[in-house]
Amino acid sequence: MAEVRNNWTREEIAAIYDKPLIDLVFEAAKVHREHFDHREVQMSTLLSIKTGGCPEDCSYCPQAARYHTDVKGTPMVNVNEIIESAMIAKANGSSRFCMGAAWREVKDNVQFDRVVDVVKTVTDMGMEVCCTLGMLNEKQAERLKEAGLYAYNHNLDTSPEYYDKIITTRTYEDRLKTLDNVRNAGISVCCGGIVGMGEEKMDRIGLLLTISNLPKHPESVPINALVAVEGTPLENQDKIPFWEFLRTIATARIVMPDSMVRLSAGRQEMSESEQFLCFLAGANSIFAGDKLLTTPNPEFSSDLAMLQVFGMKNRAPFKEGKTCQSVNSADEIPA
Ligand code: SAM
Ligand code: DTB
Ligand code: SF4
Repeated sequence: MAEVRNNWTREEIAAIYDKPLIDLVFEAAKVHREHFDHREVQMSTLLSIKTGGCPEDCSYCPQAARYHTDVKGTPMVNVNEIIESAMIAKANGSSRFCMGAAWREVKDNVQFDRVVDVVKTVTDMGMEVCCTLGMLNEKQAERLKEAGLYAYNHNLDTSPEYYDKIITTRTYEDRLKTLDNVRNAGISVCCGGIVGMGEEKMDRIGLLLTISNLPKHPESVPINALVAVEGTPLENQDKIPFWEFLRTIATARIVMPDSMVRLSAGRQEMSESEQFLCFLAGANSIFAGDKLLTTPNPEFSSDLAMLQVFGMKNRAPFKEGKTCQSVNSADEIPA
């Protein structure tokens, strides 16, 4: 079985990324089958609980107040609506519910108190709860952990070298510090990045190098394809060839064999055949539901139908690690 390593070199990762694609995907598929039940996909549903008006300058993001996009700043969604969305997500087969807020950082205010309460309620519904709220300090991470928070998403987005071409209002170090706080609080870490922001191949490799050499690999690694949104500085960014995206997924699978690799933003623009290749290359998690945070995503029903065609099924919540028992095709997918 592939060893879990935290001492990868750039050359080693580049050599994996550059393999003939047919061999790269085959190797990733082998690693995937050794470490996971390759027929299982974890489905996570996102809800933007505080949309837009964000003070940061992330060039890809439609929620940054300084860009003129169609996303309007709105107040925080009320608690009952959040709970209702979580119930719908669960009924549709999602095991994880992830709440996103367009904040630079968490502040110790009444809005955070509300998030903490909702985390408790949704956890009690039997779902894995995830949040992505921007930067967190140690105390805030501990508070979320006490409330039952299962995972926290905080992405590094790109390589350290390319980072300041994309964001200037917070540093790579700031992001690493938040990841540390999350890890130290005993919360499962979800950390990945975005492919297709005009970066070089070496930046995709550099992102995977940084993530795979964290003291512990994130339990979940979202790989997003840029959704180029009108009004953002990246609105005219050319779409990256799918094959580079596939290489990124396959390389992530090989260098972080025990992590869930999440086929994240960008699925709406991918064919089912392309998504199939991503699953073959080791992706084992998706965002499900017709909206990501502000942009469209495939409907639950079409994803469930797609998984059924592929002979795959959704993963139960709170299931850890290797799960290679024989599975009865799609038997957990609701009709
Ligand atoms: N404000 C918080 C933060 O930045 O940490 C949480 C929400 S933020 C929208 C979460 C992540 O979504 C970003 O780090 C980025 O990786 C991803 N993301 C945002 N806009 C995207 C886009 N247009 N295309 C692909 N991924 C995107
Ligand atoms: C992640 O890596 N991707 C998700 C989630 N974590 C929070 C967000 C994608 C957002 C895509 C653009 C939007 O819908 O606003
Ligand atoms: Fe704000 Fe997060 Fe968007 Fe950056 S990615 S502008 S921090 S909402």
